[in-house]
Amino acid sequence: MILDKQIIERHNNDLMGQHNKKFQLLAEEISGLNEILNKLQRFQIAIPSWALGTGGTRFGRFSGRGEPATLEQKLEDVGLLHALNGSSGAISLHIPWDIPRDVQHIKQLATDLSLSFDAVNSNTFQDQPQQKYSYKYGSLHHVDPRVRQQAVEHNIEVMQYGVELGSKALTIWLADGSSFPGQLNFRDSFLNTLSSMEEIYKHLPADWKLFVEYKAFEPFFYSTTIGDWGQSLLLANKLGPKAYTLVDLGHHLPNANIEQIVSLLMMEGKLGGFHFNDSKYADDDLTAGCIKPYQLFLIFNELIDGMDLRGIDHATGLGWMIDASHNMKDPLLDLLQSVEAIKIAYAQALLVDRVALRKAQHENDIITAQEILQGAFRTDVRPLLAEARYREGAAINPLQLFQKESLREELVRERGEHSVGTGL
Ligand code: AOS
Ligand code: ZN
Ligand code: ZN
Ligand code: ZN
Repeated sequence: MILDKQIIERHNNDLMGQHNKKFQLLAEEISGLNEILNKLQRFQIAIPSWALGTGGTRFGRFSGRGEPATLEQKLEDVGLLHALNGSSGAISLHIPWDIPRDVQHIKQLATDLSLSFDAVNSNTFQDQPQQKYSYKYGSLHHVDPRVRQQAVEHNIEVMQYGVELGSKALTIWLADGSSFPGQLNFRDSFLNTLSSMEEIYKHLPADWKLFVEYKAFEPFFYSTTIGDWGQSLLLANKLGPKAYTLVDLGHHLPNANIEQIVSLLMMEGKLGGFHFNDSKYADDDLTAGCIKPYQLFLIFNELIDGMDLRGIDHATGLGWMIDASHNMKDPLLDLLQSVEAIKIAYAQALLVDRVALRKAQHENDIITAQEILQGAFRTDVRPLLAEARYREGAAINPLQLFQKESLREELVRERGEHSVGTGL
């Protein structure tokens, strides 16, 4: 389904009066308004192909309706999100779930929908039907060099697909780990992972980045071979300048200070990108900002501080991706909420008076420092986001439009009630 531009125009006309009132009120209080709007308009967050369908838990899966069953339909879903919010202009693919059979056709469709291809993701956490060796005991860290080689070759193949599509990064997330003490030798596992990654790194195109994602636990429960940012940073440093750490917000142990991690990775020039989501307990993969919006704001506060210091462009300097799983909500509505939450945190962080904050820090003025941060966080920036969307030709209120126009029903009519997506 391609959304008719007129539907968006009609929606915007209906909401314009109300929107303008709210926007003007806020605009008066904000200095550098146009610059902020400009930044908001340019800021794009990639949608993962695997988040467009209903996921499930290990206890079951309750299918959604009208889910995308093919790569084309996944692109159309992201195209729809992008038409609505003007901020989802990229898709992150997963091989082998999204192998493009006809590359030219897929590229053309993406161009028609104004989408680009973000990082490609490899998969050595599942066995595929034709595969010779099993990943039951891991992939890049495996004790058997033949398994490692098979996993290396898979990553090389993923990069080849990415090159054809115009991606510029490979994200490696490994399930490799152990569930019982004594099962693995930590040093051997790390060194095997390093040598496998060195092999992959050799094949990385000159203008590509390699993102090394870490995760504290799950699917294994005693150790994960790339379990935290230290292990990821060690690998990235040993691999070379094109390797970076990727931070998935759900991959930390409870109460980890993620904003501090982000700040130091940025200082080292080794922060590659993000998988946004939110969680209460572990890798819950919930809607960004639904549980800890202040944390999301504090992360953006550090990001902007670090990026501005290093002269990194906010929109293009890092890989901005969502990684989410939907079991309860309509995936498209949920993704609209996630993008909105991420951009709210970004906009609020743009409001922080950095000169005043520095001054307060130097004077040990904790009260003022807290007032500055919370003042920005407690500003309702939603009219700014709506204005940025309007200027992009997108919808003032994407969520409302989606529901009012019954867009899911349209998709169900097109695809059928029980189409099967590959949600994680
Ligand atoms: C797994 O927990 C990681 O978050 C991965 O980034 C991601 O969910 C996976 O690669 C999707 O298949
Ligand atoms: Zn992730
Ligand atoms: Zn995850
Ligand atoms: Zn996940």
